[in-house]
Amino acid sequence: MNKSSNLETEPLFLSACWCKPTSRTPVWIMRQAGRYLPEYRKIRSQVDFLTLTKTPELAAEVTLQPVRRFGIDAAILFSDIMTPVEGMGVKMEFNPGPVVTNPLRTASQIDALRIPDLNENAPFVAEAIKIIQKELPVSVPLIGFAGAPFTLFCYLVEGQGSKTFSQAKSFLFAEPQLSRMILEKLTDVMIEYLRGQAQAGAQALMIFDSWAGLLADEDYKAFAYPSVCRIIKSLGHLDIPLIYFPNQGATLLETVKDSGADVVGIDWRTSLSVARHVLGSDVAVQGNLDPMALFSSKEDLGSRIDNVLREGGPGPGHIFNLGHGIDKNTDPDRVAFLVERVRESSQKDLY
Ligand code: 1CP
Repeated sequence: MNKSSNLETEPLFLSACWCKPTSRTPVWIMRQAGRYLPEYRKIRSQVDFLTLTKTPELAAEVTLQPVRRFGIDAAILFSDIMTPVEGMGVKMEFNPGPVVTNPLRTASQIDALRIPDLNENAPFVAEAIKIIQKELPVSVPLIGFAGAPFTLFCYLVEGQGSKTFSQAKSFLFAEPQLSRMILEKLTDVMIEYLRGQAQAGAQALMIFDSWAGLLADEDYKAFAYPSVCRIIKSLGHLDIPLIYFPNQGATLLETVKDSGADVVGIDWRTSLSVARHVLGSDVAVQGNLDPMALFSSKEDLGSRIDNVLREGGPGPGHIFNLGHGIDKNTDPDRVAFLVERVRESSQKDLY
């Protein structure tokens, strides 16, 4: 852990990641750049999603939109968890989620998966990060990210999004050896991909395990957790915060506690006080307002925000966020209200 940085100049978000005391709770929002913002929709009406992620100037512009509009405490690179998978030789399109042309099912398909580094895989990502860093205020760190190998495995084998991922899970149980080969290759690629983002200027790295909650703890330990630990271990020397988000991971937290992650993202189903109790005081938590709470009245929303702050405190190491990505029908004014409320309430004594 990096404890050496200067408290006065270190951005709030980074201090909170390191569990250091902050003057207020930092806040950012998962999927903060996206279809709920008119300025995003304007750009998207001219280019498709893949073109947007592969054009550094446009990806940078879209990354900066929520920072400008809301004065948020962290930016996250505009890209997708599937971006680095294309470089492994997997063909796909977005409609609106990823659709893989030939889902992985055979040993020869798996053998053919390439392991490129960031420069040959996604040079536009490093380029976008450099442009973003020229424009971002120093108080707003940039988060780079990747999908966790198990979550990427789900999309690659299923071929598209699903509520149960029954194709991917049946493959996992029917073909554990082939599954491990896919997971290992994905782990190798994600380590290089995340390292490359840090080298280009990302100041924190987040691993999205959106489908971790599909697994019982025993299967999570057998298939998903080892790759997360290997990624975290391989990137530890970078000395930047590593955030792990096991979505719907309430039953996995005892295991996740030992992953080495500096910050664990918590979805809205688990209270932050329970999560903190399990994870201990050395691990920061990030979350966890239900994204749908943004549709409630301002009064209700305000008290729900205060509740999340109460559950996340009183100790240091809480980053306010939603418990998952923001809904595309959200009113941006509600987000402005949320950011303001977190700022005000977290400076008051809520206890
Ligand atoms: O039409 C559009 O404009 C595309 C919608 C969209 C957007 C805005 C997709 C397709 N991806 C994104 C951006 C994105 N994806 C970001 C941007 C940074 C931010 O502002 O937060 C990030 C971090 C992601 C990561 C991502 N993609 C995840 C992990 C986070 C999560 O929500 O759990 C997942 C699961 C994906 C897959 C994906 N890509 C897009 C969609 C609609 C989906 C979900 C598909 C599904 O499961 O059905």
